[in-house]
Amino acid sequence: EEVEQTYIMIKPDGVQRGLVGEIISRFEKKGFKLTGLKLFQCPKELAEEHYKDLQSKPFFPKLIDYITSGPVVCMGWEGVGVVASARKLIGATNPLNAEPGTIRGDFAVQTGRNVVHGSDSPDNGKREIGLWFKEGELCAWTAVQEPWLVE
Ligand code: YYY
Ligand code: MG
Repeated sequence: EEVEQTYIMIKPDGVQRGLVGEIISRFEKKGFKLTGLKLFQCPKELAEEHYKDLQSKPFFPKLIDYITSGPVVCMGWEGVGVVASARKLIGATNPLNAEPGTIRGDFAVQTGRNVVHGSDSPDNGKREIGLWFKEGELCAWTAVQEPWLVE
């Protein structure tokens, strides 16, 4: 298992609904390490760059409106296998298909209001962290619990 980086973002509905602490807790308790964290009002250009692979989809304009509709919480998380594991913690894109126990399964009902984003590959994890954070906003640090999480 490789140490990876992923970009996790609490979308405007998650912030407005008071789910920030709950969502951060799930990644913390799992055993991942926070490397970056900020509340941020996303400009339209950044939202479009982040979701550029979906540019041709009919829902793209609504997706950009949604992501820019209020502050988001931007996070970098690091850990062994964190990219795929975070996607499991988040659950299926359509919250009605997301298993109970996942963030979307527990807290959302519609794809267009699915509360949280997680990178879909290690390469996209690095790309998205680079997109949303400036140098100096990320911290490389050692967590005291590391030897109790990884052999
Ligand atoms: O990675 P994930 O967020 O689970 O789904 P993507 O297929 O990457 O789509 C990104 C984002 O776009 C999704 O979280 C909601 C929105 N979206 C939508 O509004 N309607 C769709 N049919 C598909 C995706
Ligand atoms: Mg995606």
